[in-house]
Amino acid sequence: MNFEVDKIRQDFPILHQQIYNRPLVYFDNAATTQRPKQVIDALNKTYTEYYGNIHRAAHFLADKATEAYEGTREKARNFINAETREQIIFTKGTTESINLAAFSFGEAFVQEGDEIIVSEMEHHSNIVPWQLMAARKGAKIVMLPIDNDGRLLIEMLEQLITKRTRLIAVAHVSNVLGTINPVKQIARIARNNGVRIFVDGAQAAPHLRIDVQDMDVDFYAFSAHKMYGPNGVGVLYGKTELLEQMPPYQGGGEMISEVKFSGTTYNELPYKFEAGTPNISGVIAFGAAIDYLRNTGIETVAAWEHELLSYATAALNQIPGLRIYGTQAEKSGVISFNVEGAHFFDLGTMLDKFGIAVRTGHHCADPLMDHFGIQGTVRASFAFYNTREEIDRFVDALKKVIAMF
Ligand code: 7TS
Repeated sequence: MNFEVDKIRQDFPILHQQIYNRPLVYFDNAATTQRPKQVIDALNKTYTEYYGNIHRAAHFLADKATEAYEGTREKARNFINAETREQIIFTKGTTESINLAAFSFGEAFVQEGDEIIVSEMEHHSNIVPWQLMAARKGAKIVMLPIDNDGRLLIEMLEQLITKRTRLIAVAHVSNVLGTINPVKQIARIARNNGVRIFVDGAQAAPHLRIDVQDMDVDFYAFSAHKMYGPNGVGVLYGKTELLEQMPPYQGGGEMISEVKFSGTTYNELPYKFEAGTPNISGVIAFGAAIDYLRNTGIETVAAWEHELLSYATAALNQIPGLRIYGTQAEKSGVISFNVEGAHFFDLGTMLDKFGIAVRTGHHCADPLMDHFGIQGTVRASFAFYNTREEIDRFVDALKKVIAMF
């Protein structure tokens, strides 16, 4: 495909450096992406031109900051095609979004003996908050398993759903396998059975077009730092009728309507769930990241990353003793693998000496590691600023490293 990756790379200052005298190859994008200068400039501009505390502003700077902060809410709404801005709650990241949803949904809708279905491929942050809530409410977690290609066994879902099932928690895209889950289909099954669905979109939002109305999901969460934006910012989308029935997650300023020692009333959506001074500059700069992604074109991004994935997969499959985990067809640009006779940690450390940044370990997905009977993997994950030449360098370095074992 015709994609001007060199032009894109000009926007990312951090990519142009040598690590141990070799050009940096950044393949740890599933952990966090790098930022274009447009996002860095937006942060800088906020602090140099219009920083002030937002809402209830009586002065110019606070007014400007509020406008920019709320401007990002509209951009985020548009980005995932939510119906209204009240459905977009700013958090500090996917993890906080899930904790908020699990706590408040649990308080409103989960009783002793109820069940929550969680998939086997989830990141710990889409398991543990549900476990905490289940422990508090006396509810039970039920696992939806995967097969050895890393495909969710959707056909088991109807059997797992009982009249006590309240919610299904599932990733849109797995951070280890790259599997793209058929969220729309899962949401339909959930809805037909009167069950709610929570989707962890941390690995999907940077790479796929997201349409929460089309998928018809009840909740959707994602992090700005995985989509070229600042860290410490995330979003929880929720359907209005649910958010309205859910109690606040944290108490403090902004989330109240009126505070009396005889009792407090809460603010309207989305402020009910945004206690305290938020990450003002981060949210504003997140707006620049959304603009950047939209201007590049999410379909273009997806297509380029898919080319990189195919190119890298073909090259890695040539290496004897190398096994890739996550081989189903619908996949995003994540490759987890192990090499016979070499420990993933040693592979990662040695690749680093070639200037290549990958991640090693369990990737916060212990149940998934247990499924494959492994302790961890090496993971290379791509972004649209990566190139075929970088993959060549990576594969070449990997072969050299393997030869040392
Ligand atoms: N869900 C998924 C699917 C993730 O991949 C991650 C982070 C999270 C939730 C948590 O997001 P956070 O922004 O709140 O931290 N995943 C990874 C990873 O794969 N390597 O480092 C972080």
